[in-house]
Amino acid sequence: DIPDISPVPQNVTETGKGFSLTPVVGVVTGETTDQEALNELKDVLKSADVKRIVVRDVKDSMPNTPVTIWLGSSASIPEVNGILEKLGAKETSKNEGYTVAAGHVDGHKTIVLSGADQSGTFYATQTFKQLIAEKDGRDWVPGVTINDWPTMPLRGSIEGFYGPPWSHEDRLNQIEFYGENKMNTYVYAPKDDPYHRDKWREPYPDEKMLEIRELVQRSKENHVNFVFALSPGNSVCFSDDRDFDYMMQKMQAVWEVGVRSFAVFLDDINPNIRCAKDKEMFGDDSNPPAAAQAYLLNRFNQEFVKTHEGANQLITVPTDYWQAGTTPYRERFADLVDRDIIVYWTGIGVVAPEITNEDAEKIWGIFDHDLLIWDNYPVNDYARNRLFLGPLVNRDAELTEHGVIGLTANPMNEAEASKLSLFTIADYVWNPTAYDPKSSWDLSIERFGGNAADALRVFAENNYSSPINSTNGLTIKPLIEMFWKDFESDAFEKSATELLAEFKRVQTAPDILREELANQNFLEETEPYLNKMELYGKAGELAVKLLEAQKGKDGEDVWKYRQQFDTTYKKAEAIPQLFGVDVFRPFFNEVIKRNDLWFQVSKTSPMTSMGTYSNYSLKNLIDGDPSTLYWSSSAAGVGDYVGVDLGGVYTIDSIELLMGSTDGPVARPDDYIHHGILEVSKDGSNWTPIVEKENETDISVEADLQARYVRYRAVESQTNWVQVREFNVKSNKP
Ligand code: LTM
Repeated sequence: DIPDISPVPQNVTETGKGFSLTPVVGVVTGETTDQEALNELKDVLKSADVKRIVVRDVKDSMPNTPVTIWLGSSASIPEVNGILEKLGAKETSKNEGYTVAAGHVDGHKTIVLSGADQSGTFYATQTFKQLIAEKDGRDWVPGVTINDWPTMPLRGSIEGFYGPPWSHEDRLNQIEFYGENKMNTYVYAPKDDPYHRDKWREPYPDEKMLEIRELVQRSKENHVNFVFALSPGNSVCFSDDRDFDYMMQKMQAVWEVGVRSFAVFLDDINPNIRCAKDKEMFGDDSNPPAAAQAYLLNRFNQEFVKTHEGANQLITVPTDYWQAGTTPYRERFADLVDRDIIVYWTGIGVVAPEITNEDAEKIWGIFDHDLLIWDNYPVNDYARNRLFLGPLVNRDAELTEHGVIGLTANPMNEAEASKLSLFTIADYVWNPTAYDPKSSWDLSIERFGGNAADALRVFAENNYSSPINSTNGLTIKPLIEMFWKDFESDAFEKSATELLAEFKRVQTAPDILREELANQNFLEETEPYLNKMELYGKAGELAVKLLEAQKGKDGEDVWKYRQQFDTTYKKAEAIPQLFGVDVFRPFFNEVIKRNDLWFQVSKTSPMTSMGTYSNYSLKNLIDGDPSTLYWSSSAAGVGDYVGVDLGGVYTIDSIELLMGSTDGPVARPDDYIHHGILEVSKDGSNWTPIVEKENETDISVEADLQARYVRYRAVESQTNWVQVREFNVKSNKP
């Protein structure tokens, strides 16, 4: 009965049935116990209804409490070793690893949250938070031993997209989310922050600097490494001292607000060297751009990173970051750039559909530096009318055995919506071997959605596909397929009912989300998509009802639903954002096609009061071909008519009646209604005259009226039979 833990831990053993938390809980800390872990633990206990938390340093007296939590490793709390032994557990020495053990020690309810380092203890607390579950109305901790550590040393996100950067609030929320999900890296590199790229030389205004300071602080509280990146490549003179000073000043300013990790990015630039000094220094190199870039990177590495104690390894992204094989630039870059600089790689392709061990091995061999993956998923800056809400897929589990030291995902401009896939990415980078995209995504939906998880699932499973995953419409697509398969059979009603229910869920989910999801930012980011979803749900419902009526040959209903469907679908399509790609539109198009056909084939019918001569069939009246004739089998008497039944009431724009024939084998120029009235009707009983004509074979009338029936009726008897080449009624009928 151990609750789901995310990211999935490396080892979990159930050791007993556990115990309930008590209103008073003791916490023992040591000298090096992580302060953030303690703060987090207090929050966890408070939200588990613990009324009093007694915190004691191990050097002071022990808390005399019914539950005791040991927070920290044996390095500062020596008792932890013995307690873990009694619980049948052991500490881990792996970086950021931790042990969580809960059970009875000498009859006493005991919990150990011990990290191999401070991040480890913080993560132990994050795992403990997920272990508490309600049982019989009380907060319960299962008997468990968890031994856990990350597979990838660097895990997180890179705000590296084009378009609207995240807001300050978005970033603060993200950093907390990374802490909760054991991601330790956030790279600040928004392409459209002018001070990051275009105006990289200029200092940040004071208010922006204050924001960066706060982000660094929030990152520390969440054991996240805040990496500050500059992208000078489009305008820098690589060997110029003044430009170098600008860069030093910019980096020094953020160092002073607490930044300890730095990156210099060279992606998406014109790599050609431009200034005279660069030309002089690198012009004769086998690859001038690589040589110039390496010069700047190494200089910054030596003169800034190496002279600032506590600074982490420099990170860069080369200009050739996505190619499949080697390039002269890559070769030279690999040779010249300092060994300890980390090199970003996106996988093969800018948005890599898959990243395999073989790919990594090959690219590692080419760059010959630690590789960090810049995963362009779920970024949507190149498809601003789409959301990518599916899980990370198609990344091999053993990349760390092939030169990869971590993965940071480039997310969507929509920060909150990005969390759905980032949750799965956190799961993958922590423990790729255990990663299961589907179950990870299920948990992501559950956690993010809370009470509205079911509605969120409907939304997300129709925004599931992306360039790395073609699946979409997880529930509705199979229902649509079944619906078409059963369309001509007796099973149709059942399939229609199921599909109708799903369209109803699509239609109502947006309102449930608006009311139940406690995340205003998500609702704002996704508003147009939610609006479209609602309309698609409604259009889908009408479409199914329309086809049901069509099967039941209920022309009035078919037409009613068709009009409502057209209006709703049109409204939906006026929203430029896409929803349910490759699912909804193909369905609607098929419905329209089938319904149009139905109207054409079975519903527009020619009519006459007279008989038909030989094979001069009545249908030649409406076949669109004036060379084919209808021919009556007798002379027209008063009241005889020819006409058209549109099958429903439509707006009629024009009427054209062509009678008699002047050429062909049966040319009879006088076989037409010599004196008649053109009239229309909605019901076939009450007729409204349009025009009365005498001795006219070709009658053409513009109109703007509502009718189902149109006919031309003889008002005098005549000896001639009647030929009609065409009776063409133009209306808004599809
Ligand atoms: O991927 C890299 C290294 N650079 C850019 C990103 O900034 C951008 O967000 C993605 C997706 O459009 N593509 C890039 O090439």
